[in-house]
Formats: sequence, structure tokens, C-alpha cells
Amino acid sequence: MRIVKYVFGLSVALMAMSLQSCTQARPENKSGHDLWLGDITSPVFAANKKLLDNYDKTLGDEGFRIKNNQKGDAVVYANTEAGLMYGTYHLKRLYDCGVKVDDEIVEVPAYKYRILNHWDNPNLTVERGYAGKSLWKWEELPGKIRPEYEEYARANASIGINGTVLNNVNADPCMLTREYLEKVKVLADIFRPYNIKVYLSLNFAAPKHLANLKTSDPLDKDVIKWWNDKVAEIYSIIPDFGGFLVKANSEGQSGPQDYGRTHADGANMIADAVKPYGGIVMWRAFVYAAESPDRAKQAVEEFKPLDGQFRDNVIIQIKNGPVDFQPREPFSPLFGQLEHTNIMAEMQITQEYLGHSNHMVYLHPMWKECLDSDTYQKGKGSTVAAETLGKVHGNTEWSAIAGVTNIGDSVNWCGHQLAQANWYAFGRMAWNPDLSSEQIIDEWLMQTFTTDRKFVEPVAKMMLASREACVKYEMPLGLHHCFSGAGHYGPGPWDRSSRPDWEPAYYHKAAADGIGFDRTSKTGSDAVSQYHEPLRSLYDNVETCPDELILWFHHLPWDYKMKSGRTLWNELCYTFEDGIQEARGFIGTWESVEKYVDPYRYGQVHEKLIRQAKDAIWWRDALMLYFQQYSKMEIPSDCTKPQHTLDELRRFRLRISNYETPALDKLPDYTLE
Ligand code: GCW
Repeated sequence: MRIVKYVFGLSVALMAMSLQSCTQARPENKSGHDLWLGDITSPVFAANKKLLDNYDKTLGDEGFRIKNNQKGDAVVYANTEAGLMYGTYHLKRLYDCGVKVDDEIVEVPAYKYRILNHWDNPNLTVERGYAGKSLWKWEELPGKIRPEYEEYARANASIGINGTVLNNVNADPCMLTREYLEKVKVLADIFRPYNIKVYLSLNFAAPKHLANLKTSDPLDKDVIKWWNDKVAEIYSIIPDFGGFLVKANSEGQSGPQDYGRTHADGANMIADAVKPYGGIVMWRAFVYAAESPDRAKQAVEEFKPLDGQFRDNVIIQIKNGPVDFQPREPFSPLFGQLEHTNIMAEMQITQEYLGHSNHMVYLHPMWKECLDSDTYQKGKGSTVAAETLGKVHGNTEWSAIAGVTNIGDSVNWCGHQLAQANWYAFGRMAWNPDLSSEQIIDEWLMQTFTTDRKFVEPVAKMMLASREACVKYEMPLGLHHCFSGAGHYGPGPWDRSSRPDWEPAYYHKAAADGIGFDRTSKTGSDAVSQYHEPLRSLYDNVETCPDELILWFHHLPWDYKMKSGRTLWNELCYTFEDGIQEARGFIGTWESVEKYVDPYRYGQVHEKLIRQAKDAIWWRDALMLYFQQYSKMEIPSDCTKPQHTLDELRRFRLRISNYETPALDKLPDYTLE
């Protein structure tokens, strides 16, 4: 049995119910469109909604205007039903947050394509999924329809998401079979009234797998025909199908390079097939080869030479950082390297490297840091946001942003009671990348818990500090990818793997002479040169490189003197210590607001915050005791004492797959006394 589920607060769930009742009784208006009325029982939704008689260009197809009428009631105006829906949700949000409509409000979404990526498999596992199993019960579809499908659509609509990729980028070819397309159709039909389009990840070798063709070469005429026919079939079943997401020639996935072709050849073949139907192809830039000396450089090396060769309905989907969703990365330099190619950012909402659903980490500050970063491609102001919005090269009609979801079938949707904030924040950011982290978390807390400032202020402060705390206890000073290979949960700086670039030592490079990845121009991999000036020099010079990325770009001796005057070794120890203390502090903050939260949610969060603080010490113990073998230096006596020896930690085995988060009682023993 499922207990009460909160989607961005019970209030939105209630809103969702009202939406359903009103969509069932939509009268026709004279323009021939359906008129979306909203909930007639709630005072705020007694407000009028009005489709505009003449198309208002400033609002476009999804924007809205809210104005008070003479009686002082708010009225939502839009060109489309989607606009009315977004406007009504906005009004609801204002109402829930106690904001009165005085002046006219005009809202238009920034990104055209605001898309969730599910890494869900047909067998119901979710790659890097920490909230139970997949929401999509493929074996029950198309016959049985779960209420969650529509709840999901409403929650997304309330934050402006307008597309969803249903399956994992490590794509099972079966998703393109008629059998599965009939299942996908059911979801597409449920999502359509909420202005959400369905997309699929495709397996590039599908022609071989599904039709026994001898090849999947994108220039082969039978292969091209197969894709054209397949796409025609898809659109005959789902007329507004959005298009495809593709992971090709990456981590064992097939791709055009298997046949001596380029990413452009592959992407264009699919793009040509979907073009007549208005579909798009999101082609991922997450590619790297095991033998490369610096994985961080590879996306630029592969995609820059292809600039200008992609069809206009191809969008290159770039992870925020050049390596892989680490708690802090510099922005991917590819955002500033293409001129004639559409690009979009891929953020990770699921916390693969940020403590899964055991840790409370509010991610908006991390994404905003990326979007606000200046690439300097066309001088100052060429931010990642401006690049991906198409403002730098004038290709705004292809602006897009993707978030790898943290949604599963767990009762609270995201595994941690506070992790819905990240789903919410992603949607709000895709709608308006200028919104501050403060505003978004405030909104979410007020709608989800209470508007009482005695609750909202301390909890917002805690959540706003959480990402930086996680950086401090998992990757101080830019030290990246020290994760255990077991599910990327917890530390494993000593771990070995089948590929060098899957081993932490490839990244930390700890040795007697120091630590860090030398990416400088003179002695290192020269990854700095993929950044435009003034960043190139800023990162290249150890004196000017910001502390938080110093070990990302430099290999430094253990006794290197930091800007603080401390040795590098001590700076690492004290940064960890700050992370540990901050994580401990979160427990106290949460305890101080106990009376504002129901016992069920209070208890769940409390238990996890305790584990988070313990994990922070575990991270410090593992990394610093391991590095101590090389540095031969002592952990300062005013830092938290290690609770395990290096040997004990090395012997500890976490047995989890890539589809789950560890149970709290399966983690190493730690005490917070
Ligand atoms: O971060 C890595 C993950 C893989 C993932 C891959 C990708 C879906 O460890 O699980 O595969 O990135 O983004 O393709």
C-alpha cells in the first residue's frame, strides 16, 4: 500500500487533482481551443483564465500574463492552453508562498526544450537510481495504468518541464519494438494534456539487433531506410513524439565510429529521419577513450572538428563538467568551442557522486555555477547559459536543457525527503535560469512544509550550504573522482579497475612528490588551453588558479604553501574538517525545527543527516590516511580523530550495484561523539 505522497508539497498534489477535474469539464471557447479553467473550488482558481484572441508574440506558445481585473481578481492570459496551465500553476505558487499579485506578471520560459532524462531500463532497474525501481511498469503497460503516471506529469507541468526521455541512454534496443512503442504511446497520451512530449534513447545498433541487418553503418542505404521506416512507425503511433537522445561510442555503446563514420554522420542520419515530423536529436558529447592521457579534453577534441557539420535539428548534449558530474567541476570547455552547432547542458539531478539519496545536497547552486560561468567565447558575457540559450550564436530556436532525474517508484519519489527540491529546482531553472538558489529553495520549502519563517529560514540556510559542504568532504580543493567503484558511493582512492580512466589514481595522482592532475600548458595535459582567455591563464597559473579547483589543474607538493599560509596537506585536512563540521551542524539545524515537521518526514531526514555526517568522516579518514602513505605528514591534532585505520577501510566492501543506494546499516561504523 502506498502512503500519502507529496509532490512539491501536498498543495501541488491537490492542485493536480483540481487540474484533473477541470480538464474533464473544459468548455469550448469561440476560438475553437479548449479553455482551461482551473479549480473552481479554490478562491485563487476562481480567477479567470483567458485565451487571447490575437496571438501575443511576447508570450509565445508557452508564456503567460497575469493581471488583476477591476474587481481585483487575478486573470491569467495566454495564447495557448499550455500557457494558461503554466500561468495557473504560477499563480498557485504565488498563492502558496503568500505573494499577492499587484503588478502585471509576464513569464516566458527561457529554454524551449526543458527535458528530463530517465536512465530507466526495461527490467525496471534505474541506472544511478536511488529512489526504488523505475516509475514505468513496462510489464503492466499498455493495459494497466498507474495513477503515478499522471501525478508525475502534473508535478512536471507545475514546474514547466515539457519533455521526458523515458529510457536509459545505455539503451536496450527493445524500446523501439512495436510492443514497447504501444506502451510508450500510453504514457505519451497521459502526458500530452500537460504539454509534455515523450522522447526515447536509442541504441545505435538497433538495425542489427532488431532487423538482422548486417550493419548499422549510418551511410548504408538499408540502414537509412530502416531508420526512416522506424521513425515513420513511431510517428504513426505517437504523432507528437519529441525525438531521440543518443549515447554513441561511449562506455561500450555502439556508434557511427564502429563503421569508420563520424558523430555527425550518425546524428544526421537520425536527424534527417525525424526532421519531417519536427523531431530533434540530442546527441551526447560524453565520450572518452581508455587510452587517453586526459579524459577531460576529449569532448572538445572529438566535437570541435565537426563544428558546422550537424543538421539544425541536432543538439549536442554536454555534461556540465568535462569529466563526470563530480560535486565540483569547472564548466565543460566544449560550451565555448562550437560556433555553428546547437548545444545544450546536461545536469545530473540524481546524486550519483553526491551521496545518493542518503545525503541532503541541494544542487541548484552547482548548476547555477555552471550556467553563470563565462566561456568568453565572444568576449565577456558568453556564459554557459547564454551559449545554451542560443544567444551567443543566434540559434535561440534550439535552446534546450536536460536533467538526469532522481525519480523512482519510492513513496517520496526521490528517495530522500529533501531531494524533491532538486527535481523542483531543475524545472524552475529551465524555466528561468536567472532565479536564485535562495528563491527556489524558499518556494519549495514553503510549498512542501510550511510558510512559517522559523522553519523556512534555518532549513533554507542549511540546504543552501549543503552542496559546498559535500564538496569539502568529498573533493576538497578540486581533488576529483576518488570514489569507490562500488556504486560511486563512498571513498575508494585505492580502487583498481579494468580501465585506467576508471581508477581514482588516474585523477588524484597522489605520490611522494604531491597530489593533483597537472593540466597546465607547460608540464601538464594542457587542458587549460581549451578555455578562452582570461580563463586559460587564470587556471594555468598556480598563483591565480582558484583554490577550489587547484588540484583539478595542478599537481602540487604536499608542503606547497597555499594562499591561507597553510601547507597543502593541512589545507586538505582543514577543508575536510569544515565539511565534517558543517554536516554535523545540519543535524542540529534539523532538530531545531522538529516541531514544524510531521514525525514521519522528520525522522527520515534526521536519520539520513546522521549518516551523512558519519560519511563525511569516513571520506576524510579514507582519503587522508591513504594519502598519508605518500605525504608522511600528520593530521592536525585539532581535527576530528580518524575512527578507522587505512587497513580497515580498505578491507571494507560495499556490495551494491549501479542501481541502488546502500542501506544505512551496511555502511562502516562511525560515531559522532
Ligand atoms: O556517470 C557515468 C555513469 C554511468 C552513465 C554514464 C553516462 C548512463 O557512471 O552510469 O551511464 O556516466 O552518462 O552515460
